[in-house]
Amino acid sequence: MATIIIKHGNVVTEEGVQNVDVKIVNGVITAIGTDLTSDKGDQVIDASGKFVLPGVIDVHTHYKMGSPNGYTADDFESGSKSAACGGVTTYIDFASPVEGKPLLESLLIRQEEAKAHSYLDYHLHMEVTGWHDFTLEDLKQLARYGISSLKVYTTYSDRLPDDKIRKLLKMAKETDLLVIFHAEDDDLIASFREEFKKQNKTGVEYHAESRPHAAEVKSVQNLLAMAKEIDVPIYIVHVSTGEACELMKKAQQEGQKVYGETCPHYLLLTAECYKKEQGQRYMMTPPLRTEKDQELLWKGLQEGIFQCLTTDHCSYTVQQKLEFNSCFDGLNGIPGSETLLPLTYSEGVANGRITIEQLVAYLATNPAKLFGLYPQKGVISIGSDGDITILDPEKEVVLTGEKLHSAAGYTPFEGIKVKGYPTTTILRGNIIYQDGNFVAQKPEGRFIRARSK
Ligand code: DUC
Ligand code: ZN
Repeated sequence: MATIIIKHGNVVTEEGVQNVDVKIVNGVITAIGTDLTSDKGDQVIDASGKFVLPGVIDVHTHYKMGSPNGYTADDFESGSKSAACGGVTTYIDFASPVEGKPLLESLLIRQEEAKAHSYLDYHLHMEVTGWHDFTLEDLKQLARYGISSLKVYTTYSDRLPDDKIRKLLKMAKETDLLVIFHAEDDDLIASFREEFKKQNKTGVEYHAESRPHAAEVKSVQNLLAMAKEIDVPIYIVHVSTGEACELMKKAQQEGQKVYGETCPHYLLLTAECYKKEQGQRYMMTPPLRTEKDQELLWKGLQEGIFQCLTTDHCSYTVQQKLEFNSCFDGLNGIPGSETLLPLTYSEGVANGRITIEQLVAYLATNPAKLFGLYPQKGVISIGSDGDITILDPEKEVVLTGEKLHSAAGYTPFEGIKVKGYPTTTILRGNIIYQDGNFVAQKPEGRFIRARSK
């Protein structure tokens, strides 16, 4: 029996911090308590002075994602390796519909792509696009298979028009699937783009202005209204504006079930980045916003308006990015999984903006609960998978693309000094990252099926 005991660490759950030992036997947590004894052959880790956290779950990644302008730099192997080096143990990526195939078959194709390549456990959101017909039976099949969520774009060629969003929300209610939305109003963006083109404002420096705050706000407003009418929960991905956060808060106060996430880049970077040389490095959608938005997003985390902190990891190399020099055409997306925990611990907890318990809720427990992975994932509890991240709160690191593990080779957070860094990542009782070294031998990540909520 393979046994690992983590001793004397400050173990964090949503409820609080306790100085206890944690024992993992054959990949599962079997004991939590003081002075757990070890037998000969057990692996013992001294976590004195460190935080012992449930493994981080990044519920928004795009590994090995194709687009007309090229493939992401990270595939499942390099993406999950990089994430592991930042304390992530589980991620949720996306499956796209395949023409002529039912949704579940499309999902299985994507699952096959990840299989045998992922170093971490994973789950998939099923995308529902405007060009692919879906039926109630499709959704029932997905739910039976153990899928918990459907992803909808309100912009791009894959977008779902409002009549189909309504249809989907009704079916999602019936099948208990959570619909998650990329919320940017496509018509508004199209009219801004037209105007900007007329004025010859096409450079990277116009990226944020050409996809304005109002596009997110209008879309969130519309989605909240539709969800209210149908009386179904919804989840908004990568919320970038303070106004959208305030709309979510108001809806929650009125009793609506609305959930959502924001990301480190919206909390820590602003649209000024697009004016820098190589502003392409910072291009993602929705774009970076203002300091005022950052303040309101942090407030949203303090008040529990958001449930998750995620990355939207969608990595391209600088070389790939620099092939485009326009705000209308290019490769949107940045690397982020590896820096999720260090940035949110350092800027959130160490800087006194949120508590360590809140951080654990946003990075592990809430993601697991919302997407049906709890209590197998997301918590340090007897019977849960032995997924643990040990974080040294004193360790200072200056983030640099050169030392991170993403195939992007750069980070938009270059030069930021963080205090607090993961030292050990354990997946189902196996150490896969330790003290700066990735030590997993083989990609042994498993697809995790959601339990019905
Ligand atoms: N925006 C997304 O919504 N997904 C991938 C990358 C991006 O910039
Ligand atoms: Zn995304």
